[in-house]
Amino acid sequence: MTYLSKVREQNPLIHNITNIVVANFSANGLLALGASPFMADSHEEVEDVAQMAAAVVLNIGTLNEYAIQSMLLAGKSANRHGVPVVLDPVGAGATAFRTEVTARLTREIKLAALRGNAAEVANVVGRAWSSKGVDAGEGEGDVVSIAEEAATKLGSIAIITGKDDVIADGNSTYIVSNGHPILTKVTGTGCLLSAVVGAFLAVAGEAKAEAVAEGISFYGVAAELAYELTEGKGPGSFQTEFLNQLAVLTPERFLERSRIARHR
Ligand code: ATP
Ligand code: TZP
Ligand code: MG
Ligand code: MG
Repeated sequence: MTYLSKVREQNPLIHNITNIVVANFSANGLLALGASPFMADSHEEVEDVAQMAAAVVLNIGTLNEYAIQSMLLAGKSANRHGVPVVLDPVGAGATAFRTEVTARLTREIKLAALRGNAAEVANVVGRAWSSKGVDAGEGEGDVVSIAEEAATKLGSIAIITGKDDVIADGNSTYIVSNGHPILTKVTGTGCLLSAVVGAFLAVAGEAKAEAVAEGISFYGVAAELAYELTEGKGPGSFQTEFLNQLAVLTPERFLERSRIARHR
């Protein structure tokens, strides 16, 4: 059985503390996939929500002091109760504030997965990579070795997305070659992917990196099909059709187009 089918069968509850740009898109994307989104950031309830969730997804996209405390409370509660935590360090490296908060979150919370663009994950391991705000800029270096270094440093899965996506857990490394460049023209496609990683981790069992690689490949195939169905129309039509494909793409059709290579 695919992990995709497990997500659709189990409908895992995903607790998101995310940014103001992508909250609605992330909730709709999780619903389309077959998961159950719960956006909650009040200090009074985040520990309870994290405890009842199947995964917690923390995203620093529009950060402030209140949200930092929310993330620490939720993340530590998830750690106490064995709930996997995903961190999307949006803009780490772009400002000192984001770099410092990312360092604090990775120090105080045990992550199941970190997902970012090359600049963000490079920043976590102290490697050079330029960024342009929340987007990865031009970088020099080997994304595979950066992901593997991040996985080893954090003791978690590390994911670098871009044209190809690298998924490393310190032992094995996968490279996923699905997706479409138009994903970079819709804000929040990285953030939603981090939430989708949470949904696949929620049903993963022992084979966590494998489940995450499948989830990332599924996301990319949904984008490829959505692009084909809306070619020439632009990102608005693509965004709508992408949500449709997250919901209607069958495991069989997905597997025909899935491109996951075991690198190590
Ligand atoms: P950035 O802000 O740098 O765009 P992000 O956090 O939005 O980063 P992305 O790296 O854009 O995240 O990844 C989101 C999705 O877009 C992933 O599924 C990834 O595979 C896909 N993607 C990004 N760039 C390309 C590309 N050039 N070709 C194909 N797929 C891509
Ligand atoms: N500004 C702050 S967070 C954010 C923007 C535009 C969304 C970033 O989303 P993504 O998924 O990294 O493209
Ligand atoms: Mg993007
Ligand atoms: Mg991002």
